[in-house]
Amino acid sequence: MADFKRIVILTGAGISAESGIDTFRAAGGLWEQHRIDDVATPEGFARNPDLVLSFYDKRRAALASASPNPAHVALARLEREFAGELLLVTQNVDDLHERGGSFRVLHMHGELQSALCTSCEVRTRWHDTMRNRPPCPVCQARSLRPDIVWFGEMPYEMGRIYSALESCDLFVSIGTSGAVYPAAGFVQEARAAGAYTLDLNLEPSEGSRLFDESRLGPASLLVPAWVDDVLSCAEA
Ligand code: BJW
Repeated sequence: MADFKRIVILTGAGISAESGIDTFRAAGGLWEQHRIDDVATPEGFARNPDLVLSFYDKRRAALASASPNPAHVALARLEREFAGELLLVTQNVDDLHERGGSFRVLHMHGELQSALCTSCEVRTRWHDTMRNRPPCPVCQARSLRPDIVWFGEMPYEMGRIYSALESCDLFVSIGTSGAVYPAAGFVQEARAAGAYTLDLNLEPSEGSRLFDESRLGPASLLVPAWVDDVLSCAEA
């Protein structure tokens, strides 16, 4: 592996699968258990807020019994030891990167442990349930919703992400199907900037053919091995 200076990493549900968090599109995954239109769109929330609040309350509660796996821990090690620039972007709404030791994580699709007030638009750390309509700690309105980016909504921090993609020399995608935009298009942005592109996935993803290199296997094995490669090249 060459000596890279500016790395952008995109993670998806696959990196948390071995921690017991359901992915979306696998057989038995979240989208087989629930209709996307019902639980992951603003229209679904307007139609049936109880259903949506319960869906996210359950997932927030389940997070408490999950633990980071060696892939999360390896990326935290990379953050500590890599001397160049690193941007870790996750589509995941869990906090396993942070619990694995990463400090700088950009959650482009929001976070389960955050509430967004639809009245004052303030985001607040949130560990409790929402179905009981608690008041917003800032404006007291009972207008909290999960701080999750649903279909049709703008993901967070797009300016920072595109700017890092424009200047990166390595783009690595880990455990994502490449089925959801704009994240699915990051590989093309990175390629246009001249970056080397690497896909780490359990199986070939929708976007695999767009990458310079694909490594297949579980994230808990692939990611620590790749981090070892990067750090040993940087030392050499
Ligand atoms: C393992 C493993 C192991 C398993 N080890 N690997 C252009 C073209 C077409 C459509 C659009 C377009 N632009 C926008 C759209 C519309 C839409 C969209 O993409 N629709 C598609 C269905 C086509 N996008 C949007 O609406 C987005 N907003 C938007 O585009 O705003 C306008 C805009 C314009 C221009 C620039 C910027 C913005 C918003 C998307 C919001 C997505 N939200 C969700 C749900 C909310 C979160 C939640 O409830 O948790 O986010 S959808 C869901 O999919 C979730 C995920 O973050 C996201 C991606 O899923 P992910 O992570 O890839 O999971 P899976 O299950 O699909 O794949 C798991 C992978 O892991 C697999 O590949 C496995 O093989 C692998 N794996 N075990 C390694 N052990």
